[in-house]
Amino acid sequence: MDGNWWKKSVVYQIYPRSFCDSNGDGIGDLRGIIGKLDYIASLGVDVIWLSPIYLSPNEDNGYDISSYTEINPEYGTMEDFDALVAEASRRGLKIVMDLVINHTSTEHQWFRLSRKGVEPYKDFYYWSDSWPGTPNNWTGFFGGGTWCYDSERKASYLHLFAPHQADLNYHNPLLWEKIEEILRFWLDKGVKGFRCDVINILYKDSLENGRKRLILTGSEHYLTLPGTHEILKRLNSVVKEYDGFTVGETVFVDIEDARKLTLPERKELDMVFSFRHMETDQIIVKWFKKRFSWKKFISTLSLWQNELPWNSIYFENHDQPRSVSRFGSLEYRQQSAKLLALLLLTLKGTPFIYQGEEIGMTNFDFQGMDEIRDVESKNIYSILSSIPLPEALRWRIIKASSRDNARTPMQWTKEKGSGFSSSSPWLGINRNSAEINVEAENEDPSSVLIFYRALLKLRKNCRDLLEGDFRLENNGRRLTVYRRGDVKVMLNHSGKSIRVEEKGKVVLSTYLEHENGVLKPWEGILVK
Ligand code: ISL
Ligand code: CA
Repeated sequence: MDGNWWKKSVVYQIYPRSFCDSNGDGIGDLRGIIGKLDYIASLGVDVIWLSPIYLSPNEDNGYDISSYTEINPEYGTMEDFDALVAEASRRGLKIVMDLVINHTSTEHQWFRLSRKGVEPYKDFYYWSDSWPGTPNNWTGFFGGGTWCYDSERKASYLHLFAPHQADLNYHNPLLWEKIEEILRFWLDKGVKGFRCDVINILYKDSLENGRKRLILTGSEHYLTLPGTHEILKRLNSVVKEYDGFTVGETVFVDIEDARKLTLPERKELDMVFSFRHMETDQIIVKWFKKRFSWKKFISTLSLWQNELPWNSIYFENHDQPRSVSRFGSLEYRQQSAKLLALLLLTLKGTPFIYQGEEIGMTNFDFQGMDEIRDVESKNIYSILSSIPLPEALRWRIIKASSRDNARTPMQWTKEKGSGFSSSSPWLGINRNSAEINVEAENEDPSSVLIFYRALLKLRKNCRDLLEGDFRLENNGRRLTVYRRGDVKVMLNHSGKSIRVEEKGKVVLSTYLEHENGVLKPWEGILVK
């Protein structure tokens, strides 16, 4: 047992629905993933995190689970899953699952029995009799209210996300026993840990009204409470029996919360996904126009680098618009995607790469709501439709923020269908797939993909990058400089050349050729 193996690992996130379709129904699947394992191994990553593949009515693409121990037939069978674990392991790759235990689908057997009042499931969810009228004033993550009336039970249930995602009630001790069985089911199959969905909101201390807020009224009754810390200690003890790791998706946590959640001696989570650096562009990019400041981005990252002994690092996932469209420059797409790669893979912590990030995939140029599938975007659009706003603004908000930006199918080849599927895909393929795809990037020495491979290889054998302390030396409008141990990273995140003094040997540049004393537009270098 090497309890800390995940500190030397790099994780690759797969959104199965959009990765590779093996049977031509337009939906990615497990056999599709198996067919791409050589590709994933060729990147030099160590772990695959699979977004949910469990049985689900797919209102929120699998984040609404109706059975935790069955595979969604759209994705394949349990035999396919076992084959995936075995084939991955043959290539030195570990599998980590998505654990969505804040809520289940209302189609889950627990909920079906709960709404009938059948024990022991009766109190597996939060039910309230105060209907008509809402039990409290809480507002949800996808906007709007958080209570839904159920005509069978004649009561309403709490849902912090969509109405078909009912929140589980962790005041019921039996619930944890069931969850533990689920954990062991997958760990016994060889899974090496979990990415834990919205894990810091599990425990609700009361259902009283919340203080009125712009977003998430009621959140003081469930954000990172002692009850959640207790549950996480139990989660930890099970996963550690199997030498696995956990990374918690933790919404609205500050550094103090994150420390409590991840300090090794507290035995809760190994890492959290913080949103702070991802929020540095939010209000402005999402709602009005793009004015993103690298200074704020870097100072936020740097704060977290210094305050936590270890954490995850990520710039993309299935909920976030593409990083090159947000933090990079589409004019210098290739260069800025490589610069982001350099930052991602040279910060202290365990890096997470999201499918397509390694080829510099961009946001999609959605033309209208009929091209959007994301339940969150649909909810927000309907809320925005009830307030007097110019339609153009409404649409700009949706387009810039939609989670579907990250969910368009993986771009494998230049062909129609982008090598993702032989038939019409469940979500549109980005119109730039003829230029941006794995096949083309494999052939191009200056591509984002080739750079990822080179950097991942270099990182693996570099103690400074794996273990070295982080020290920020310059946080300028155009130039960032930091050290990891004896290695220095210099990033020019602007479209203009900058004169610099490297003061050492340049071991890697995002350009094929580095010119001494100059950082070209969006050039990043590693100096030793
Ligand atoms: O995605 C968001 C903003 O665009 C967040 O509000 C997101 O809903 C939040 O981070 C929780 O995300 C996770 O749980 C959701 C699921 O829809 C997301 O895909 C998942 O990553 C509910 O299970
Ligand atoms: Ca398929």
